[in-house]
Formats: sequence, structure tokens, C-alpha cells
Amino acid sequence: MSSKRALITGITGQDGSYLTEILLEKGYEVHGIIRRSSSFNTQRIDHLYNNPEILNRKLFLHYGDVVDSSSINRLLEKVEPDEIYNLAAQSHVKVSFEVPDYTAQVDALGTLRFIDAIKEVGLDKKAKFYQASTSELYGKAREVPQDENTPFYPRSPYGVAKLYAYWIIKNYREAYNIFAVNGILFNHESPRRGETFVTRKITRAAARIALGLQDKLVLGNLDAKRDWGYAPEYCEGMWRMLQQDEPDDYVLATGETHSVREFCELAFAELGIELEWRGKGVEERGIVKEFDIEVISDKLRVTSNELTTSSHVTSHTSLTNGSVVVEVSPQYFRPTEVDLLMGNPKKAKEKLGWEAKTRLEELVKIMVNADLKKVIEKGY
Ligand code: NAP
Ligand code: G4F
Repeated sequence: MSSKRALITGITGQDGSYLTEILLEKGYEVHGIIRRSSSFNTQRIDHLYNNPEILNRKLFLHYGDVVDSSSINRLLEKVEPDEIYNLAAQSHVKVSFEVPDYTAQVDALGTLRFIDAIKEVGLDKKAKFYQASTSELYGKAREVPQDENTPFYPRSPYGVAKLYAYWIIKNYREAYNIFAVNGILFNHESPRRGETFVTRKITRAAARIALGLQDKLVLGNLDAKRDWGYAPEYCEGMWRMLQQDEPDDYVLATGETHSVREFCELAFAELGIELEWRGKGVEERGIVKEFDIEVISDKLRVTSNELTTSSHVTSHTSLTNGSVVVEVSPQYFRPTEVDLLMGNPKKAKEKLGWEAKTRLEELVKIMVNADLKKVIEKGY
């Protein structure tokens, strides 16, 4: 078991929560930076936070913000971490068009504040730094698949801010010999994914539609293609990058790409709903071609039996063949879109021994069934 100390920004996010579990399992003392919020923002780590064996023994939470240099310096001096994982970000691409300045403050300058503070407080020889870089850097991709040598062409304020962060990490590595790495991660998803990212929006809506709690799912660009993997595996990859002797940058990806439309088909199919598509562009509709009611009845019965509390949902939908369950609205289009991402994880496999194990079909199954369970339990 290790006695290393890790500091995580973005600990309350999808990746932060999985990374915390992984590091605790490996024997790390984990320190996380949380933001002050008017309501609870620790749901993803509540199972750790509420465990008296863990909180303030192995896991320590501190208020701070990556736009606030004083809190960064103070925490670095106080914690003296061996490893720092910079996961904090305004991470929603569409939202970055609405709040470009704030996105740059957090995603670009937040990274600079951290890496510079490491130097200023004298941790540059001790601490290893992981930067959450992204496949959004490839944007209007110059080649398929994309690897560590593919040129960047970001297509959003988010992508551009992350490009600055990528280069400042490289620059500080070369200028000051800091062990700092860029993990260029392709999309990774899980039941803990935020509800406004497309995968979670789809799996949650499919569950609610199958249970009769929602009529339709309204999406944007159905043609966009992404390389979707399973988040916990990617967080293990982050840790592996910091266990190397020399700092370097790595792509983590599955090597497959699928459209938003395909993701929808798989999600609804898991609930016994076969979709067919009619129309084009904003007129396109996802329509129920075949509905096998036994699938959702069985899942409802099994899940309700598994629950320790009584279920709030006892019946399913009255969907029929021909019901429209997916529509398109330009409201979800982006001013500039990233059409196709597909990563080449060869270097990570060779150097880190890392590879994605969960294929898309399995990922969709995990997410849909987790959402179904949540909806049955809560009733909304
Ligand atoms: P996420 O669920 O949106 O989590 C983002 C985290 O950052 C949250 O804990 C959030 O706190 C925190 N945060 C936001 N602004 C902050 C600020 N000003 N100061 C301190 N903390 C702040 O994102 P994720 O999916 O876990 O992704 C983790 C990182 O990887 C992000 O940097 C993201 O851009 C990057 N990335 C993600 C993917 C992916 O597919 N998931 C792929 C490539 C790169 P609150 O909980 O208080 O909001
Ligand atoms: O789920 P998304 O919002 O993820 P996106 O834009 O790929 O960004 C995520 O992955 C990046 C890694 O490549 C991360 F760096 C970033 O932090 C974030 O985690 O959208 C995926 C695709 C887009 O092409 C979008 O236009 O789905 C399309 N889409 C279609 N309808 C939609 C919707 N996206 C969202 N969020 N909501 C829709 O209704």
C-alpha cells in the first residue's frame, strides 16, 4: 500500500469521484478541493464523505477555487502533495459559447495558476501534475484516428481554453523540468456523467420514457460521432501516467466511433424499444418501430424487488408502435461543431499497459440500467 498524498481539483465531478475511489483503494491520502455552493455539490462522493472511516482520516476536503490563486497557494503549502490531478473545469462545450470568459478563467488560466504555484511554493521537484486535456483539442480533426501527433484545431471556447492549458503544461515541463503530463482523453461516460451531456441525457430520458414519466427526448446534432469509453477505466489511466519515470502526453480512447443516433438506438433497445428514423435535419424523428413490453415489465419487477425502500414507480408507459420519442431542436446545435472524434490509444497501450475494456454496447447497458434504477427509486 502507498503512503502517497494526492490533491485533486474537480473532486466532485464524474472523474474526480472515480479517481478518489481508485487512489483510496491504492492506499493514498486524498485531498480534494471543493467549491462553495448554495446547495450540496458532493453527491458523487457522498458514499466516501459519509463514511467516518474515510472522512478526515484518508479523505480531506478543502474549500478553494481555481480562479482564486490564494486558495491554490495555501492548499499546496498545506497539503504538500506528491501527485496533483487538475480535473477542475467548466467542462460543457455548448455552455462555453455562453460563458467564454469564465471558461477561459477556469480551464486555461486555472491551469496556469496551479502549475505556476507549484514552482512558486517549491514543489516543482516533488509533485507530479496531471492535466485533464481533451480530444476537443482536435476539433475539426485533421486526420482519423487522432493520436498524440495529430494537429489541433479546437472549435469552441472550451477547446481553445484547453489548448492554452495543454501548451502551458508542455512549456512548464520544458522550462522548469516539472513532471507535468497531458492526458488527452476522449469522451468517457458513466452513470455519474452530468445529466446535460448527451449520453446521460439519452439514457435518463429513455428510462423515463419507458416508465411513462416523459414523452420525448429533444436532441441537437444526431450525426455527431464520438469515441465513448467508460470513465473509471480512464481514471485508472490518469494514475498510470503519473507512475512513469518521465513525463509525457498520452491519448486514452477506445479506437471506435459512433453517432449520437446510434447511441440513442442502443439505449432505447436496452428497454425493449426499437427505433426507426424518419425525416431529415430538424425534421428528423425517432419513432417506436416495435415495443416489447415484457422487457420493461421484467426490469421494473426485478429492480423494485432489489430496492431496500419501496419503489415510487409501479407501472410503465403506454407507448405504442408509431409513438414519436426523439425530436431534433436547433436549440442544442453549436455555433461550430466537432463532427467526428476517434482516438488511437496505441501509445497508452505500449507505454502504460492501458486499454479500454468496456465497449459501447456494455457502456450503454450500464448507464441505462443505472438510470432506470434511479428513476424507479425516486419516482422522477
Ligand atoms: P465534470 O463532471 O463537469 O466535473 C468538473 C469538476 O470541476 C467539478 O468537480 C466542478 O465542481 C469542478 N469545478 C468547476 N469549476 C471549478 C472552479 N472554478 N474551481 C474549482 N473546481 C471547479 O467533469 P468530468 O467529466 O469529471 O471531467 C473532468 C475533467 O476532464 C475536466 O477538466 C474536463 O474538461 C476533462 N475532460 C473530460 C472528458 C469527459 O469525457 N468526461 C474528456 C476529456 C477531458 P462542481 O461540482 O462544484 O461543479
Ligand atoms: O455530450 P456532449 O455535450 O460532449 P462533448 O461536446 O463531446 O464534450 C465532452 O467530451 C469532451 C471530450 O471530447 C470533453 F472534453 C468535454 O469536457 C465533455 O466532457 O456532446 C457530444 C455530441 C456533440 O457533438 C453534441 O453536439 O453530442 C451532440 N449532441 C446532440 N444533441 C448533444 C445533444 N450534446 C448535448 N450535450 N446535448 C444534446 O441535446
